[in-house]
Amino acid sequence: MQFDAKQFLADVERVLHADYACDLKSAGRRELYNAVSKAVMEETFDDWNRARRSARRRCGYFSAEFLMGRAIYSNLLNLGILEDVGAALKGVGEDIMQFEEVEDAALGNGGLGRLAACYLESAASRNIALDGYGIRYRYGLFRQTFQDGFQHEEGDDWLKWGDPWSVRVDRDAVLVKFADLTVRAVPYDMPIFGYRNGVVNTLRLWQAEPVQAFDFASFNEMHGEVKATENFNATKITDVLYPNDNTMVGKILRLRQQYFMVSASLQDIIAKFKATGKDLRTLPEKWCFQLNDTHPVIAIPELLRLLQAEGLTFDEAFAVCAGCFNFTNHTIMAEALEKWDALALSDLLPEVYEQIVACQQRLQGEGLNPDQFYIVRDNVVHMANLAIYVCAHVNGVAQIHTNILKTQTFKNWYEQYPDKFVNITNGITPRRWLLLNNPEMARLIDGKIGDGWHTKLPELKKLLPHIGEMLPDFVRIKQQNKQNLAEYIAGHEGVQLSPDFIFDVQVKRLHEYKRQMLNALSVLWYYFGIKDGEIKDFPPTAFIFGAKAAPGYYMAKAVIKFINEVAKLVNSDPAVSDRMKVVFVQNYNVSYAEKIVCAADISEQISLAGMEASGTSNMKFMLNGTVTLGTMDGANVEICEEAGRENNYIFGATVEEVAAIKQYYCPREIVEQNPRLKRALETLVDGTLSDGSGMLKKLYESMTAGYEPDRYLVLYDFADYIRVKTQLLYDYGTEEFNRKCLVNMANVGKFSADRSVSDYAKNIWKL
Ligand code: 26W
Repeated sequence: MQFDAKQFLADVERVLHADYACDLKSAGRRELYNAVSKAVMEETFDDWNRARRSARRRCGYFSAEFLMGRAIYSNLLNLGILEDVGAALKGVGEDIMQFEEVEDAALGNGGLGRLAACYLESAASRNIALDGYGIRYRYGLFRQTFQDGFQHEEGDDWLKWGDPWSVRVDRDAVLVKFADLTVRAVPYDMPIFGYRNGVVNTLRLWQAEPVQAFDFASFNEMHGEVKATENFNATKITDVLYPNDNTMVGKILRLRQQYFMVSASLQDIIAKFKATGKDLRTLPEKWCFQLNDTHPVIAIPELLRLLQAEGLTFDEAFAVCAGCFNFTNHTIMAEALEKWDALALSDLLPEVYEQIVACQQRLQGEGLNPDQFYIVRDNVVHMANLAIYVCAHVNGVAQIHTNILKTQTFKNWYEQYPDKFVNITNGITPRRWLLLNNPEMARLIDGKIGDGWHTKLPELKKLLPHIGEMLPDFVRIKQQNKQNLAEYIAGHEGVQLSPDFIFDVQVKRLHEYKRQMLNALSVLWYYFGIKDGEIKDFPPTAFIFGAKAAPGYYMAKAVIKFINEVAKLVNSDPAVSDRMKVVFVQNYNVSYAEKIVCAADISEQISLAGMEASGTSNMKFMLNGTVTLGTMDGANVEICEEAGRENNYIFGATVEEVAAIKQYYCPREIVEQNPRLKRALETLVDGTLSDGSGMLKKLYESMTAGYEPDRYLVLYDFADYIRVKTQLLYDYGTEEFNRKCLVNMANVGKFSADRSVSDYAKNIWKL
C-alpha cells in the first residue's frame, strides 16, 4: 500500500473531527486508535470490494472460534505500512506502542481458534479465496486473575476500545429460526489482509439480535408465523464464548450458537449464489466449506434442509453436501467428540433433525454393520460420524494424529472409506509469529538471506551455512527479548526475573493430558535437591507457566493452585533465589504469547504421547529459535524429522508403548522408588503448601488412587523427563546448544501455515 504521511494524518484528523469532535492535539488514546484504524480501513476499501465481487470459487471456513489477537499491528504490517504509520504518529508526538493496551479479540479458546486465525492470514497472503464464518461473541474468553493462587474469571469486554476493524453489514442480515423463537443474524465483516500483496479476504462474524417489525412481515410471508422472543432474549445467543476446551458440555445454548452461525452463513451464501442465476445443484462449483471440528457440523443437515426448500430432492441435496463439505478433527479425546441428545435437538430444530434422520437412513441403506456405522444411536446424535459420512475429506492435524484417527478413533470409517482420510499438518503464520513479535531477529535473518522467507518459510534453510557467524547476534537478541519479557512480567505479575536465568516455558491451555503437573513436580524435585545439597551448581532457571483452565474443570484449577503455591514456596526462599524462580503469568493470551515465544530458551511440549493432536505453540517457539523439550507426540514428531531429534530433547513413553504400560501401571511403586519425587508429590497433602479448599488433596488422589490413578502417566514418565531436562539445563549456554536453537529455526519451513493452507487448497478444496 502506498503511504503518504501528510495525507494519512489528514485522514486521521478528518475521522477525529467527524466521529469524536476532537483533533490530533486533543484526542485520547481510544479516539486516536479508532481514527488511525478507520483511516487505514478507508484506504483499503477498493481492494476489499474487488475481492468481494470476484467470481472465483471460494472456501468458507466455518468455525465457532477465531482467536484473532490484536489486529492493528498485524494489519499495518501486512499492508506494509507499520513503520510508516509509526513514524507519522511520532511526528505528531504520539507513540504507536500506546495501542498495546487495546484488548485482544479473544473469540477462541486455544489451539483450534488460533489455527483458524493463522489460516485466514496465510490464505490471504497466498491469494487463496478463503473466508471465515463465525460468531461475534459479545464477550470473548474470560480474563484470568489469580487470587490467593486460585484462578478467578472475569468477563472479557473486548469491544471496550471499539471495533474499528469491522463493518456492520445490515443489508446482509438474515433470520434464523428455532422452534421456540426467531432471531435476526447481523454480519460484521473484518478484512483479512494478505502480506503485502493487495489481497483482502473476509472474516464474517454473526451477531444475534431481536427480530424487528419489518423482518416479521417479510419472514411471515415466506415461512409462516414467526414466534416472538418472549422467554428468551435473542442477544443471549451470541453473548459469550463457551470457555471449555476439549470437553463437551451438552448445553442447548451452545447448540443454538452452532446452528445460528451455520444457518446464517449458508442462507447468505445461497442467496448470493441464487442471485447469479445458477442452478443450486452446481453450488460445489462455486463453494466448498471446511468444518473446523464438530462445532459447525450441524451445517450439513441445515444445507440439506435449505436446498430441499429450494426444490431439490434429498438425493440431489445430499450430492451437493458431499461436494461441498470437509471436516477437520482436532482431538481424539472421547469427551470432546460432540454428541447431542436426540430429543433436545429435535425439540429445538425439528426440521434439521429430520435431515439427520434421513442421513441415518441413507447410511443404513449402505448395508454396513449398524453397530459400527451409525449417526443416531440410543437417542444420541454423533456429530463426528455425521461429518465423516457426508464429507468428501476428513483430516487430522499432524501425521501421528491422522494415523491414530485411521487406526483407532475412526477405524471402521477409515476401513470403509479410506480415500476420505488425509493428513494436513498444522502450521502458523510467520508474519505474526516472527516478523511482528521478534523484529530484531527478523532483521538479522533478512541481512543474511534476504526477505524471501517472509512468504516462503522453507528459505530459512539458507541460514544453515551462516549459523556460526550468526550466533553472537542471535544470543544478543534473545537476551534482549528476555529482558523485555522480564520487565513486562515484573510490571504485570510483580515477580522479578533475571534475563541471565534460563527461561523454561510452558504456555498452553491447562489440561491434565498436557501435563503441566509433570513440569511442576520437576520444579519441586530440583528445589528439594538444591536445598538438600544433593544438586550442586544448578543452572539458574526461571520456570514460566501460562494457562487458562476451563472454569468448570476442577482438576485443571487445582493444578493452577498447585503451581502458584510452588511459586510462593520457591520465590520466598532465599536459599534458592540465585538458582530458581517460578512464575505463572495471568491471563495468557495471544498478545502475551507474542512476548513470550521470542524470549524462551526451552519450549515444554510434554503431553502424554498420543494425546496432543498437533500443538502449534511448539511451532512458534521453533520459529523463534527455541529447542523443544517434549514427547513424541503431535507435531513434535515432525519437528524432530525436520530439525533432527538430536537437536531437541525428547523423552517419555511412545504412543506404541502407552497402552501396554497402562495394563500393569502402578504409580505408587514408582513413587516409592524415588524418594524425592515422593516428597514433591506429598507437598500436596503434607502441609508444605497451603490448601484451604481441599483442592490439592483431590489432585493428590487423582495421581495416586481411584479407578485409574495417574491417567496421563505423569509419574511413569517422570524419571526420563528429569534425565533429559537436566541434560538440557546443563547444555544451556554452550555453543553447541546455541547452534541447536538456530538449526531448529532454519528447519521450521514445513510449519508455515502458508504450506498448510496450500495443502488444503490443493488436496481438499481444489481451489
Ligand atoms: C466441545 C468442546 C470442545 C472445545 C474445543 C472440544 C474440542 C475443542 C478443540 C478441538 C480443542 C482444541 O483446540 N484442540 C487443539 O487443536 C489444535 C489445532 O489443531 C491442536 O494443535 C491441538 O493439539 C489441539 O489440542
